[in-house]
Amino acid sequence: MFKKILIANRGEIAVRVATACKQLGIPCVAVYSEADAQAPHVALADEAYLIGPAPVPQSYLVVDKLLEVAQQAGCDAVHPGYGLLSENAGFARRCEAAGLTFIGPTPEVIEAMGSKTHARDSMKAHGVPLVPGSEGAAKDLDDARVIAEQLGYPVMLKASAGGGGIGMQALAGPDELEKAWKMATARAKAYFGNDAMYLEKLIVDPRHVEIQVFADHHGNAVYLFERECSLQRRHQKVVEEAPAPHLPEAVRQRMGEVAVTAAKAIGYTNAGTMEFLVDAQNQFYFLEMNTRIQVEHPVTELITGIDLVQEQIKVAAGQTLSFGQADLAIKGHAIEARLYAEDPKTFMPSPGQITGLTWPTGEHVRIDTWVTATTLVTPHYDPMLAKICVWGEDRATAVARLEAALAATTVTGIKTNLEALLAIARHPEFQAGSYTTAFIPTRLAGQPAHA
Ligand code: MV4
Repeated sequence: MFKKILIANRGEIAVRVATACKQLGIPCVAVYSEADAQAPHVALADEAYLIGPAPVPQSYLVVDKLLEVAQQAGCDAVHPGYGLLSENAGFARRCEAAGLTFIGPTPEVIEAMGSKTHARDSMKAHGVPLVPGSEGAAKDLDDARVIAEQLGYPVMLKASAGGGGIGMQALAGPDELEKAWKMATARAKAYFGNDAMYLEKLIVDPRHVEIQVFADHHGNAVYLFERECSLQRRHQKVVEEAPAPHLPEAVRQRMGEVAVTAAKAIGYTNAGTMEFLVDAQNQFYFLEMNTRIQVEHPVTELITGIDLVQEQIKVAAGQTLSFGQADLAIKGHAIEARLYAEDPKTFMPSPGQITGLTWPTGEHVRIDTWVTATTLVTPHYDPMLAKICVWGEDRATAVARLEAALAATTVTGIKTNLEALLAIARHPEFQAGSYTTAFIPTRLAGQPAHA
């Protein structure tokens, strides 16, 4: 097992990783920016090092600084959390070159899945159903025109280096292609330094369902069922749950088996997530693979009883997966609501000084957070304040507990999306579990149309 782990992150996920380290009896090291001196992850870690000023390019993204701290503190492993450097193959390589185990998949796999066209080709080769689309990238605008005609409108134009919806555009017909192509390639170039684009048939009002996979370094791989993530605004997830409401058992099993087969075939190791779109007929289509622990991992932990972060550490240290597929079962239902510091009118981040805070209590409530009653929320970081998670014996119980938990939450001093979360919890379509990705844009009162 590792001697000491560097946590290359901040916020609630740094707290989450530090907690897992403590539970495993492994000392952990925090890094922090000038803005995070009072942050809980700093207090929780066994040691903490200041790495720079508040902006992430000068602190949490400075690889040399992170490796210097790891060396100085005597770490032998690095947990990258999510976001920041977690899907950066170059960082994973630098860690390995410095003699540090990167807690995640190999740099080769991170890189391979980072290219969405490569991931599509690879998944297709291993029998995973894809959204019908281009083979590889479109060469140029004329090539895109031909591909779109072949697929038949409406189509989606996506950035090969993208993911998470950045640079993605839906096209109703050929008239929209040229302008969208110019916009999308410019955005992709600016965001990713790579303007390769591909096309897919548009799946109308899909559900967004993802499969959690886990693989060790000894050829074992399992799936830990799915998470339903259709409640999003501008590709920012708002509420997630597990299992997915109304997903037939046979479809769940097929999605899981397909995901495990592909994970094994690509040499996947550690925790990963395969994102799928699911249409009204329960046909599922691979979208992309995320090579990190995800924000919404708690709902999977709550229905399986598995600690995914502890398992990440154990598997990275070379241990055999502590469970096989036959040991895994769905117990009850879990829902996560993300509390954001945001203006309820504009949905823009709304940082500021928190002056008061009350969390719900109860044995079936889990709060993953990094804020306290005195935290100054700065504009430098993600505006997510907390994940309010609940578990119930069945979905109706979980929904009722979510509503109660949200109603018992108070945050003063800054604006939040708490009322919007309550509106979701109380909405008949949410309560029926019959929603799709169209829910927030079209059904939730006061929510402007998608950007
Ligand atoms: C799609 C799609 C429909 N058709 N692709 C969004 C994030 C990224 N991972 C892929 N996403 C989507 N890709 C095709 N071919 C629908 C989504 C999508 C979505 C789109 C608009 C508004 C909200 C959405 C939520 C989830 C998925």
